Amino acid sequence: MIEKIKEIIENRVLIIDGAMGTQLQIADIKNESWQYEGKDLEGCNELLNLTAPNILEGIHDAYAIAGADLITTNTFGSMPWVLEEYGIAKTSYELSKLGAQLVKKSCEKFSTKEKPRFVLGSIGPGTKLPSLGHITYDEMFEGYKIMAQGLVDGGCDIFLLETCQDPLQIKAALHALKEVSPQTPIMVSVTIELSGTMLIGTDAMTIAAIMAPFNILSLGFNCGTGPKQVHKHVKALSEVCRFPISVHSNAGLPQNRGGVTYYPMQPKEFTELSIEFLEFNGVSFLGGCCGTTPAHIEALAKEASKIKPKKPSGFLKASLASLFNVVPLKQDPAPLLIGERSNATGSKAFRELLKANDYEGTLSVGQQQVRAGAHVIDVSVGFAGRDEREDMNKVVSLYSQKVALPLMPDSTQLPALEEALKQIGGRPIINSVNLEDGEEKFDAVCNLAKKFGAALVCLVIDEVGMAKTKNRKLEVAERIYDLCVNRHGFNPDDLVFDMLTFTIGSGDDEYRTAGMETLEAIREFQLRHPEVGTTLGLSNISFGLSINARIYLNSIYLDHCVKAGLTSAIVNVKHILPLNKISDEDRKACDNLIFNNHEN
Ligand code: HCS
Repeated sequence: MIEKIKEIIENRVLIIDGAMGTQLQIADIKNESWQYEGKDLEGCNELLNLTAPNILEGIHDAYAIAGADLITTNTFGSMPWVLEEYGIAKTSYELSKLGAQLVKKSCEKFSTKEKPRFVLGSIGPGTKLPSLGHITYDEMFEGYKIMAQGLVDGGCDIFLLETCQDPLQIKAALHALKEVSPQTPIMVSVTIELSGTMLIGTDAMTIAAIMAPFNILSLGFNCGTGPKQVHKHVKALSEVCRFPISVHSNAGLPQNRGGVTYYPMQPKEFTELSIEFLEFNGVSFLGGCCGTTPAHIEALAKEASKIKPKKPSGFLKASLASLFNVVPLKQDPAPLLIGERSNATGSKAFRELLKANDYEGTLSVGQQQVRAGAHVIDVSVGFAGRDEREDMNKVVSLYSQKVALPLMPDSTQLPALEEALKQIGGRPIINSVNLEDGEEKFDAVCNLAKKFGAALVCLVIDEVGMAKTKNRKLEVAERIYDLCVNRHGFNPDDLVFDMLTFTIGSGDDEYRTAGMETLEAIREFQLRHPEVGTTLGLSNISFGLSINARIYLNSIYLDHCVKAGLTSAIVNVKHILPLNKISDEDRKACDNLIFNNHEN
């Protein structure tokens, strides 16, 4: 199916139909059509698939006659948690299936060889936002699976996730849809409010960064405002989005007329403004949302048929994202600074807050790092005697809502990592994958990262142990690179290799050359694979020294590493000094340690 759709949009715009909800508001629906098991459920539009199929058929047929290629099912709210508001969660599968069957009937009636019609399964968000904790990822995932199964069994050709308000909702839905029907293409359409972002605060560029790793047919906008207001967001999306773009706006900005919502835009103006989107590369699907009618779609289909869509050409460098911001994995100037203080083993203050179950308090540790200039926040909550999964859930959900930077969930435990990923609406980076426990666990972490669209830190540890010399580091890094790229299909840009460093501050003979081994491994690996990133838990280099000595040594070692090609570092951001703040004498002392220029 996906190939067929892609082939069509090479040549012409595909037309999505118009509104359903506002059409039902003006339809002649009998009182008895709102009755179910003795209850009056007026307002539950999806019930009409069962009780008033003729009304739905009429609307679907009218849109098909008007020229729509993709006819949307009346299933916007047929998820169990939405139907539960009417006490009929159990009908989710049935109403979804009936909804798809009704559209299929219209499609069969009006399809021709030149103009096939497709069943577009509408999947809304409901009114609960998982990023705000109104509903869990798991509840959404389970609910969407039931609904998706109904849609597929009823003959759905393409899923349409529409009116999305929260990227975490999109992820829960994508995972459910892929599990139920991996071959059915998925269109994702988000709603941008007048504020310029989705309800949760995500703008066009950020949603493009979050969606980039996923396998979707298209990304776009619907509802919220009108074609005038969405214009600049379509332009912004077109510049960064690698997918075809869909736009189905409302018939103008909704107005309140005597308590009734009114959509003022007539078909002619709606069409003129919608057609302007075709100037932007990638725009390949046009249609209507609330307030549009078959007359809007007829005018739009006629004009759109005269224009060939432009191919998508958007580009975005490999990036991480919070709900609110995009952060490229490679900063210019390097390095990307990853704050290390939200760490139960590395920070006593953070640990004490966790032990006291003061999750709000742990948030302040994250926010201090934002103020200190971090680009990403590492979150590591594992600590003996505590439930890591539970702590990950609590800390990461708060950070995800309230820290404006991307997150790096950090754990050796798969369930804790997975729990973190289920709380993150943005695009995270996992810390980390390694080969210490063999390839089975390695594969499991990679699968998790792929599923949630996360980037990945690759740590140079294998079954033998931590790689200490340059050659061992390179050997393990090459093996991990090969597995990630060739077995798991990672884009090398999304991989960040942690070359590991050991303390040179202890005076221990074994580690005297540790700084140099790591430095040279970074240099060589970045030369061999310029597209990947590298990172380092910088503080290890100075373990055992006084706090001042640590600050100097860390800052100077970081400078050497960056010159060797290091692209990021996991650091206490407050403790990184600019070189001009370090005297020549201190600098020399640090260099002697790093380069092992000992007098003995
Ligand atoms: N397909 C839905 C979208 C609502 S935002 C409808 O009612 O037209």
